[in-house]
Parts: sequence; structure tokens; C-alpha cells
Amino acid sequence: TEPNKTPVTLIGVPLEEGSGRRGCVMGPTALRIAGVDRVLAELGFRVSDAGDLKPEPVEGLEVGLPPQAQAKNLAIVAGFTRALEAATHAAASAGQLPILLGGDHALSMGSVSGMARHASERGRPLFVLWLDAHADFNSSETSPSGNMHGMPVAFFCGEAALPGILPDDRPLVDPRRVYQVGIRSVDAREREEVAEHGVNVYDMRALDEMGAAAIMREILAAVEAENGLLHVSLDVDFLDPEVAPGVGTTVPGGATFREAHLIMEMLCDSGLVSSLDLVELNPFLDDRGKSARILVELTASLFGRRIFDRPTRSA
Ligand code: B3U
Ligand code: MN
Ligand code: MN
Repeated sequence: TEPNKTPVTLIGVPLEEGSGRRGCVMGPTALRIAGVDRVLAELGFRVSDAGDLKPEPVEGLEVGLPPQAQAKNLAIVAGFTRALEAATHAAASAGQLPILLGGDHALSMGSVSGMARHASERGRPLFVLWLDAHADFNSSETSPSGNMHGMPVAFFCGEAALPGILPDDRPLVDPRRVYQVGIRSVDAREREEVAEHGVNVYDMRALDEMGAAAIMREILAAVEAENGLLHVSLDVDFLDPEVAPGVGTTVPGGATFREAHLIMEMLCDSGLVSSLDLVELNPFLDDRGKSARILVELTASLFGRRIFDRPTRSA
């Protein structure tokens, strides 16, 4: 292991209740079988595996929801959110880089909130790079499905109408520091909310028109300009379903293998990444471990695997 590299902590999050179907509970195991710890160790990182997180017991939160609100499996998602907020914050405070092995995308309610607390203690702003087909900016009042994996961005920006899960005075993420890439499926109300709150959206058209490199240069420049920390949240459905079929909500027309790798390589060169979610992997729907393996390959690129060194950063 190389002493100048931030040690990595893997945290398994066997959460599937935020999504509309079963299977994500197997995600952490599939990522371990695909060798996520091994590739990081090969790249010179000290890796510890905290095992699978257990949710805190939670009851009675429903009473705090607005009338007509929908939040399916609120208790279990809230229990994971509390445990994850604490575990992610603890790892980052101890000088480690947390990687959350999901688990559905509701887990980012906890991981990003934990990183937001960490960043605020350091006096630095937290930025979020959201790689996803979906904006995940529904609230308990706007969600058409009630599935909480469609709400995490609204939650960590303080807009999900889900009181009582974390303290009211918790540090939030400024939606203008959220950068979404790959977006191609947004609900009607969600669309208005995203625009109103100033979330930066590079939808699939932007990715086609600008290319991944130009998009990443803009995002990384914004993070650098404010000396921010950058949390990366990678939803399997960011990728095209032909590349990564192991996800419950496939949306055609997604990112290619090459676009995703370039994004990871540029993130690595930037040195700005503080934390990572790997989410929505559903091994029950996967094709012989293909999607799990691709997530591990992308993680390797993010942590420094490269074809050849480049003379200048992000050149
Ligand atoms: N926006 C829809 C669908 C969805 C969001 N995230 C996923 N699916 N994975 C919803 O249910 O909120
Ligand atoms: Mn998502
Ligand atoms: Mn998605």
C-alpha cells in the first residue's frame, strides 16, 4: 500500500426497500464477489471493509408526513439513513474515503448527509456529482410512485418533506452545488422542482452535444473554485442498459462504457473526490455478473487505473 493515498473504507448497504422491486439487497455481495476490494488494493490503497450496515430501529415517523404524502417503507429507509449518516461521517472524519456498496439509491440520503456534516465541520462546501438516468428530486408530496429512491437529492437539499429522519438543523447541500449528468427520465413536478432550485443538469442531450470531457471540465472547475469536497453518486442506470442490464429501472439511451470511464479518469486526475456511492445494482436482473463487474472497473478508473499516464491533468 502507498502511504500518500487516502485509505478506503467499504460500507455495504443491503437496502432495497427504497426501490419498487427486490434484488438490490444482494448488491453489496455482488460487488465484493466482483472484487471491488481487490482492485483497490492492487492500485495501492489500504482497504478496510466495514461489512454490511444494520439499520437503526425507527418507528412512528409517518405521523410527521404532510397529508397526501407517500413514502413507502419509510421506517426501514429512515433506519438506514441514520446509520449511514453516522457511518459515512465517522469514516470521513477518520481521514478515510468511504465507498458505499448499495443498495438502492435511497442510501444517498444518509451518505450525502454524512458527508455534508463532515464538509461543514471542515468549513468546506460539499458538491455532489449525480450520475443517473433520473433526477431523484421527488418529495413525499410530488412522487408519483412513493418509492424513496426517487427522493434522495431533494432530501439532502432539504426539500423532500420527510421530517424526523435526521435532525432539522443538519447541514444541507446547496442544490446549486449538485451536478447531474446522464439525466433522461424526469417526472413532471420533479422537473419544475429541479429547475426552481437551480440544480445543474447535464441531460443526455448535453452529453451528446458537449461530450463528457467538456462537461467534466466545467464541473471540476466549479468544485475547485470553491475548494469543495466532491461526493460522487453512481446509479447503474446512468449507463446504457446494453452496457449494464442489472438494474430495476433501465432507461434506453444511456451513457456508454467509454463515456463513463472518461468521467472516472477525469475525476481521478482532479483529486477532488471525497466519497462514492455505487447504487441500484440488482444482481437478480444482471447478466452473469456483467453490471457488477463494470461498476468495479469504473471504480478502478476512478482510483487511478489508466492505460497510459497523461502529461498534464485532464489532457
Ligand atoms: N422518478 C420515478 C422513477 C425513478 C426514480 N428513480 C428511480 N426510478 N430509480 C420515481 O418513482 O420517483
Ligand atoms: Mn438514482
Ligand atoms: Mn436511476
